[in-house]
Amino acid sequence: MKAPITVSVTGAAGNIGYALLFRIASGDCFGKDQPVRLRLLEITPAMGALEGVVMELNDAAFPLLHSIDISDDAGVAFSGANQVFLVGSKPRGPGMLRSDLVRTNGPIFTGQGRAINDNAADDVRAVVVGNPCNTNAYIAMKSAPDVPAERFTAMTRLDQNRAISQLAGKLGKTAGSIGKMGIWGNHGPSMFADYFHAECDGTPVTELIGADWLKDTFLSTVSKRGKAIINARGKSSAASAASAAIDHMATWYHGTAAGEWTSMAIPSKGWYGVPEGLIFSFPVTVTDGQYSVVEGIEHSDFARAKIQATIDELAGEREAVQDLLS
Ligand code: NAX
Repeated sequence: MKAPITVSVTGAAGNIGYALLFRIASGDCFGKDQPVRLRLLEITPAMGALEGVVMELNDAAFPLLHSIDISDDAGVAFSGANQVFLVGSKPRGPGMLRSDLVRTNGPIFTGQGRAINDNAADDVRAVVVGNPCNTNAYIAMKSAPDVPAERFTAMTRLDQNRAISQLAGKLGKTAGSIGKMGIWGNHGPSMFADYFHAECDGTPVTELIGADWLKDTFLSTVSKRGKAIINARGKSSAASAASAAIDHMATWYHGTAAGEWTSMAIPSKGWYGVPEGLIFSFPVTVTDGQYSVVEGIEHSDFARAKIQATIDELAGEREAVQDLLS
């Protein structure tokens, strides 16, 4: 049996946390031969609820689960962390604009970035799920100067999974038939699901599905999926978001299969004209824990305009939080 790794999860008593923790503890993320120590962070008023979650985790009797520590102190929760899920943040309230959300949640990520910087293990890797996740990841990255910037990522895997599911449904296939479904940019209204390069069992989906459906129905369904779930369930997506977070970290940990792409929001190094430092979703491949942006993708004018729009949205968010970083 391998030595345990330490996995820190914030917002652990929340909806996504509730779906996420059991899958980490069961070995779905880091492997059925990889023991884990969980270190869970919550705000003080939620510590009682978190104790209940811990009781349930213990009652599931997961063989891979070595220990569970809970805290409302980020320094304690990130101590020795190898893998970090930053889920905790305040949800967008009624009438709240996206710009308000950036300002409300930004300060959480300055503090948590610093705490990761000072307490996590040398090989720490983090995914931000809490919205606005790209800009929150940017804030955490900037607040952790001793951690290599590329260790901070944000989750667009749910958008990718939603896109795959729509294409598979349209073609009467299962999700496993769909490949190279890249998400570009922000996990937000401007996100671009690049169907031009997606494939079904190796055939471009553009050869199998009409252009109008892809341009209109597909893009709009994927971008409005979160809202549709809130309307139907009365609550935001939780189990699918947790599943996507598992997918994101599992792919980073285990790698992509030959010929497979995945989407991760990562600090840009200027790829495809995206300004350096923006946490921007690209199609990537992963080998030995290192991701590489897929090179040589040609974009149509339509796709380029979409990518520019999401660059602009992210650049605006970055501008709005500059004062939090001084
Ligand atoms: P919940 O409100 O159910 O849970 C959030 C939890 O975070 C709460 O228990 C709260 O006490 C805790 N929290 C708040 N501030 C904290 C802090 N400073 N430190 C530690 N914990 C803190 O929300 P949930 O449905 O779990 O969603 C969590 C976040 O995921 C939200 O920001 C949400 O917008 C975001 N999402 C991101 C998605 C993505 O694809 N990137 C999709 C799903 C989801 O909307």
